[in-house]
Amino acid sequence: MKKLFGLLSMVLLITVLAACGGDNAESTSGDGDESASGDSGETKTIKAGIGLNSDHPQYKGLLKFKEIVEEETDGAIKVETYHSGQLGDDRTMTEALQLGTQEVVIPSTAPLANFVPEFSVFDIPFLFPNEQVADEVLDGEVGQELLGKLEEQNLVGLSYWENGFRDLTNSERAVATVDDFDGLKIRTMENDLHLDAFKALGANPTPMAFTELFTAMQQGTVDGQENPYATIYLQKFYEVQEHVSNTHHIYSPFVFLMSKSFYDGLTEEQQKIVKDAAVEAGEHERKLNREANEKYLKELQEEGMEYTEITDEARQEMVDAVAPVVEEYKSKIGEETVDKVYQAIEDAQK
Ligand code: KDG
Repeated sequence: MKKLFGLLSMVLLITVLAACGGDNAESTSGDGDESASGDSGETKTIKAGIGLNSDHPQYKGLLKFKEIVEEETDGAIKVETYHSGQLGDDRTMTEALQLGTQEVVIPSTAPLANFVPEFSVFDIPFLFPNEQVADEVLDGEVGQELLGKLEEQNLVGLSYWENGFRDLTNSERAVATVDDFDGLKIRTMENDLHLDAFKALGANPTPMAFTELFTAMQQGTVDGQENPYATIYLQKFYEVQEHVSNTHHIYSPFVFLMSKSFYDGLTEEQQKIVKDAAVEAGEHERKLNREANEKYLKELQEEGMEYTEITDEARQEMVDAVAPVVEEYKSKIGEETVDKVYQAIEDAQK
């Protein structure tokens, strides 16, 4: 009996060691001499998920990424694309990347700040004056430095995409001034700075995953939300929201994330292909998204939403109302990061 037990233990040990060896072999980086298809001939699969639906430019960008990667690697890397939170919300998908059960997600910076707090710098209200400045800062030194911080979280940041300037919608009243925010139940992304900024404006904010938002508005759990026009239109929020105002209070970047264990298992050539593809597909996405944001305010009105223009004076009152929150968060985000971003914004406007 003892002998049999010993034999069984040995067999088990050998099986476990063989399995571990297999994993290690897969996650070893190539030396750059291999072809893009890798020398093992094995096909690797990227499961890529996003929260927005298949009509959104974010999904079109993801399809572009798929096209480039599959073509450039001669099919050695396959990309499976999932939209509408089919794989989960931004936070749970990011956790899946850390666990190695999903390979790509493209979340907003707001929920990502729960993993790397410095990302909240991009959630400072009224930070970027326009998209061109945002591009320069994000694609420049400080933006890339922040992507580097993701490695500590077992994540690789490959590029920035965008959701864009966020505007307020609600089903209660037209919002033209700070006073109009009074008591409005607004869904925010899961980010403390967003939450506190909306409190400072007088609203009653609730953090919630995007996947739960439509139903929450439909059932009246929240009165409103904030997202760019393209997202509001393409997600059909006009079916459950009556008012829209061009608050433009935050510019939301997306971060193209890859699981670090997956990335480390690619050959150097494959790493370059996925990195370049994430950048190229991101440029495509930003272009489509800007066209969509230009186009959809009119369509929202055609669908029956009442549009309220925010005057410069009213927007300045909003800036003033959130100023103490911004001050408070500078140390939470990290003074150095905040200063670098402000400096980069100034430089981009010279
Ligand atoms: O795919 C991105 C979405 O999951 C989300 O980030 C969109 O801005 C967004 C929000 O309001 O949650």
